[in-house]
Amino acid sequence: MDEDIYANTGNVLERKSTALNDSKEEIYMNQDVPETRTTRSHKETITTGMGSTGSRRYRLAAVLLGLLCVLLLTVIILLWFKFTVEIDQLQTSNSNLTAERDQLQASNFNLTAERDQLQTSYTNLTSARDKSQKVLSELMRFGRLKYFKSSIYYVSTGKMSWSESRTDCRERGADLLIINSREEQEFFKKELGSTEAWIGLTDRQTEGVWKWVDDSPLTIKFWWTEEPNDYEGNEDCAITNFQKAKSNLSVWADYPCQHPVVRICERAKAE
Ligand code: 2F8
Repeated sequence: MDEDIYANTGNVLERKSTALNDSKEEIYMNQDVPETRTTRSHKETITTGMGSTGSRRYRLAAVLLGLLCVLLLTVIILLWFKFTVEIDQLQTSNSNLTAERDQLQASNFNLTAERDQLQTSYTNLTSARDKSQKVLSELMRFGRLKYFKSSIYYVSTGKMSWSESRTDCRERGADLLIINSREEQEFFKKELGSTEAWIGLTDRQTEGVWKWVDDSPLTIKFWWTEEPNDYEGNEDCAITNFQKAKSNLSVWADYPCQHPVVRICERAKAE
């Protein structure tokens, strides 16, 4: 009985063992198991031959390499396109800058010409100003300068003959006063007060023909009613502000040219 039991048990075990071995073999049949070899101290697994896993890896690597190449090509194309666009833009801005530069050069040329003109004007003005300052400073040496309608006048304090007076005026870059208008006449009435003064009027050349020092003939006249009378046949030079007239108006009279009288010099408007 017991033997039967053991015998049966053994059969069962044997069958189980056989079934287990069969099942292992099936499993090993369905997998690629690398061949193994055992050494004395340790086990070392050596892969032999090109299995299907290896070739899959190579295929994957090749695909990745291909993708990388495509990616690189795309990047290169994109960069090339970007650079082309940028070059076009640079060329456009370069041509704009060239046009702008040309315009600036033209403006610069015009400005240079304008500057030269201004410099010339400035030089002329400076020269005119210097001349005027020189004349002014000469006239101001003696004080009593007057200014009326673009002319500068000098009224002396000292008295001289008509000829000496004229010489003095000319040495100052002026001449004896020429009266061209009522305003000018009235201006000197106010300025002179009760002082008589030589003006640039004489008939020394031809008796009775009165002329201004610039040889212009007499037009507007301010003679006192009894003048000119060539008193004692010796009066060929004219004064203004004649005091014997006792007039509210400033009037003229003829006087002996040697008579000492103050003078009015006139520097006409600079040309
Ligand atoms: O008014 C007459 C006469 O009076 C003076 O001579 C005395 C005047 N001369 C002088 O004042 C220098 C003359 O010009 C004038 O005509």
